[in-house]
Amino acid sequence: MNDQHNFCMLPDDERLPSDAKALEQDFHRYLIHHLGRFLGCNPYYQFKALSYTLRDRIMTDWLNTWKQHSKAKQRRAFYFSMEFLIGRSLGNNLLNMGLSDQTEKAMESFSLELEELEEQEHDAGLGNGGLGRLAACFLDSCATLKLPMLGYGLRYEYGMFRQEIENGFQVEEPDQWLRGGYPWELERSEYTQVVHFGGRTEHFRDPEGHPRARWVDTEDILAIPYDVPVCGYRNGVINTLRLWKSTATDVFNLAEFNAGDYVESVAAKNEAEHITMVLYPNDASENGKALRLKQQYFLASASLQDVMRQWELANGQDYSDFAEYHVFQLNDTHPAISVAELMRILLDEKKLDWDQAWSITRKTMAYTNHTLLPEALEKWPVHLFESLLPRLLEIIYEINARFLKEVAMRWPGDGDRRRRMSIIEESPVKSVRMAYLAIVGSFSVNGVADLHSNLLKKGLFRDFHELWPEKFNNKTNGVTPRRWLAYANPPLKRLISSEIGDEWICDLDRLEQLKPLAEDPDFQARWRQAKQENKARLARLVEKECGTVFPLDSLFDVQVKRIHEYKRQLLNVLHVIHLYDRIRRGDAGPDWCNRCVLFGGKAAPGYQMAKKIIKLINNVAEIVNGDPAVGDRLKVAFLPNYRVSSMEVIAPGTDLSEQISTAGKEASGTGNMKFMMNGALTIGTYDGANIEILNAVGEENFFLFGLKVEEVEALRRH
Ligand code: N85
Repeated sequence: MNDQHNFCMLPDDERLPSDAKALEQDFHRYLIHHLGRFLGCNPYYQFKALSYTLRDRIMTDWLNTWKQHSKAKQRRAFYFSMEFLIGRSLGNNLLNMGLSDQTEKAMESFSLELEELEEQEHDAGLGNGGLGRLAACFLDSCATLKLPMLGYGLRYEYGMFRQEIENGFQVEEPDQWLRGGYPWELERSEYTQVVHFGGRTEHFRDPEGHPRARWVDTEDILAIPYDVPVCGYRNGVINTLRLWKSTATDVFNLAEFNAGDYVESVAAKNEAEHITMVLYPNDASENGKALRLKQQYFLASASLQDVMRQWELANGQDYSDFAEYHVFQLNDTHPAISVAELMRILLDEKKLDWDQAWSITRKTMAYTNHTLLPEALEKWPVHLFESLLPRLLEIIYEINARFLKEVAMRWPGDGDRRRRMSIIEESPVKSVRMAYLAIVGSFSVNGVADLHSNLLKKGLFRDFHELWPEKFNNKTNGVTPRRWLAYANPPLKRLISSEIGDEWICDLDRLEQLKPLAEDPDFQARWRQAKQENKARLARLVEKECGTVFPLDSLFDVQVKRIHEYKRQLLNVLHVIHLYDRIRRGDAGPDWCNRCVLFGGKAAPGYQMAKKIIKLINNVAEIVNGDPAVGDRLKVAFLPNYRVSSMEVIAPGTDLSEQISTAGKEASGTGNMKFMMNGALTIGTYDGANIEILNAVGEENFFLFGLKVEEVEALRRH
């Protein structure tokens, strides 16, 4: 008996009514009868009651989508990612479910403002930056495109830290996003998995005489799945994001309990729960901590076991055509241990032989690289593997031995190349190169913008490209126009739809139809009106959070992203100092354009230089804003705790988007796309997806500056 085979699709009349009256009644019922709160309670509970009301209306489609995916004989994608930077869900789910208007009406009957309720929601900040937000955008787009895709990630108790600014310095505070409960998640403890750590391996021959291995004396930890619905845009599809939480196998280890070690046995539970306790806040730099490797393996193992459990419901132990129905997309090298874990499960548990297991692995794994920065390339010391994942290390060694034979066949006698390409780096510390493991074990390796993918082929992965050119490809990043335009920018959405209808929401190329209106004075006036509304909203946010008043008739010049030297916030603040200097020395003549410069972004807690850049920006802001000689000509602000929900206000209100990384360093960028689709102009370098944006809009619509990659390289060699 199982849920996938014994229930039929739910009929349409199983759907709950979604008119304003029904929403009103359910909201009231949830608030009073479920949450036990009065109408005039803390608005967080109003948000929660409304979220439950909506979630109820997601359920039937969710169950049906699950049912359809599990019975259809089609290839499914599993997006393995340590990060899903979801942000808020209420407003986005309402938009995608087509329930925004009725809900607004229902809330009005209680004199509640929908927007205020939406602002109660805590961002689900389960990611650092671009890589995590990309994963969340892909979830939305796959559901909208009706693609059968399941996201697998970790349910961190503490997401990305909350950034406070004290005396100009960044201070990190824990992000208690689950306090008060997360109304979108659904615990599915019936699908709990067991993940092993430590122990040792034993080698033996099975009854047929085949050499086999088993992993014994392990420390076992439970992985409990929490499902979050991912709504497609008005298409009845609800995909799933499955997040794992770690916990102890037994609340009490009875033996210890009986021996009187009550506290120690409860502490074991604590230890197990550490694995998914906190998101590592490093954007683009690895840190080499054992707990991080545990997180990576925990994600890989729980997710693969879960996929195989589902497969076996329909196919039993027959893995012969498993590869035709599965793709595991590895979001950077963080889940790359999946290559070895899939081999372990197929060899040790499903009893396949090496060639069968390897063939399945190589046909199902695909790897996306997100950065060329050497400090972000993950290498795990072999000694860590030996103690935490001994069986996985054996498998990696075997993969490597077979791979190096292949290299030797192709380039006989080229020992240097074998050393260069080995999955194991011998010195200074013997380590596993996770990117190489991912490449060797995958059928596809992609970069995230045209330039970046070419640099991978020519530089970082050159040897591998020579060996397997067919594996390498490009998938230029994208962002969901649902959240980043239709939801974030209501005035512009209304304007666009009034001219070309609303099909652009799922087919962005249709914005081309606006081209003839570019010179239309009436359209221009309405466009400017929409921009002014959005600027007013952004200015309110800046004033509330920073105390700085941004005059609405000035240019809003914005750089928001993680703080990193390669992104060159420093260059931007030097420009601000230059502008201030011009004002001070009387060089701000009649053609001066009043400008408000906004910065936002988090520094990795251990990245001293990035933290100093934040301090510098705040000090410059204090001087500039406090100088009466400046007046409205220049304002500077650093917005604390930049996150997904801030960007929803920032992108629509921006005139000038700063995309000024050193050429060759920003793999793609995705903020650049969000600003562009909200009608900002870009000042930027020849880097990442800027180049593709530049080609699409034409040089006359892009403020381009700086060196190209080759020029940077030539300069570096000097
Ligand atoms: N890369 C990115 O966000 N990387 C990380 O978050 C990340 C790397 C890493 C290494 C961005 C070790 C531990 C944690 C880590 C690129 O910089 C953007 O250019 N976290 C790109 O647009 C974005 O990925 C999406 O592809």
